[in-house]
Amino acid sequence: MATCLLLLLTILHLSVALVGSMVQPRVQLRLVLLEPQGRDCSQIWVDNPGAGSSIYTIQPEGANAPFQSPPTPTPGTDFAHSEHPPLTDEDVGTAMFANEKGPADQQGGRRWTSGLPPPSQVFCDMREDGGWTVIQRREWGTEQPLDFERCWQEYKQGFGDLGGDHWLGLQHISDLTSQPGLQPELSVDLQDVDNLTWWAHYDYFHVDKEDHFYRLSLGQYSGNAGDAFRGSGDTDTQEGRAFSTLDRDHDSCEPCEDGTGVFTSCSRDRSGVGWWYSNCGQADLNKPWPGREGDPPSLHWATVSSEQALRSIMLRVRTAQRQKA
Ligand SMILES: [Ca+2]
Repeated sequence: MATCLLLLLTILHLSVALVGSMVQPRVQLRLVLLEPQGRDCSQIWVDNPGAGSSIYTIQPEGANAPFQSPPTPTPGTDFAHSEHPPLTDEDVGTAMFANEKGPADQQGGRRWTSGLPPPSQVFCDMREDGGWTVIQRREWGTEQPLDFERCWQEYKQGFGDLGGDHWLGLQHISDLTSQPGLQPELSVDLQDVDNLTWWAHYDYFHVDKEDHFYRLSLGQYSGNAGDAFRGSGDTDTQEGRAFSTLDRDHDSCEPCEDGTGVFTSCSRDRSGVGWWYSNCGQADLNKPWPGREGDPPSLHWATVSSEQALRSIMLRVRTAQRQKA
């Protein structure tokens, strides 16, 4: 009896093995990598010790518009997102997908019509002092420097390559700095061509909503780069100023005058880029890179005492629970 039972079990085992080898699995298992997510990079840093600097998905609390992942475009197909109206060919930037390598107009490559980074993603600069959400980054000397001469809608939505030069977008910056109960700080990081580093820290940084034209509010300054946002006097300060672009003039030049003439728009008549201009002020971190020879660094951050031109610029935001009074 025991022999018969053993034989039966052996036959059953062989049958199962045989059938198992003949039947294709009906369910394909997919390996899904779950990246840390949070309201911003500061929370991801707190919740995930050891998380490195990279691109992460965030969802700021209280954001008016949800940070939605865009549809995956097919190769050669322009990106179309409901929040991002199609632009003309002239508006097409040189932006790339964060994970794509090579120029945007490369054969078969993917491109965003409006040069936007995915709205749900940011670059997190993870440091010992916390997780910082990068809102602007520029490096001099890249093969295809990102063009910052863009209209209001593009500055609102953001443009560029999250892994390189980019502007996160005023709406995202406003959402990031408007989270209830959180204290947002700003760090301005500058590096000159001699690799000397300069920084300006503001213990509060807020960008208002669009109906206030993304007005800038700043806390107390500390650092070694000087407080170029506030400049040298009341008429210079960009604190409290609305954002201006080529097509939206909210600066305080009505008109302004310099050594070369009279003008009414810092963006349209002088820099060509978007910024929180006063008349026009001493910070201008989106302005095109100067030529190298003999150009002072003051074109971008006039209070920095470096005698060499800047080679890299980064603006980043950290949030923390607001201290109760
Ligand atoms: Ca004006």
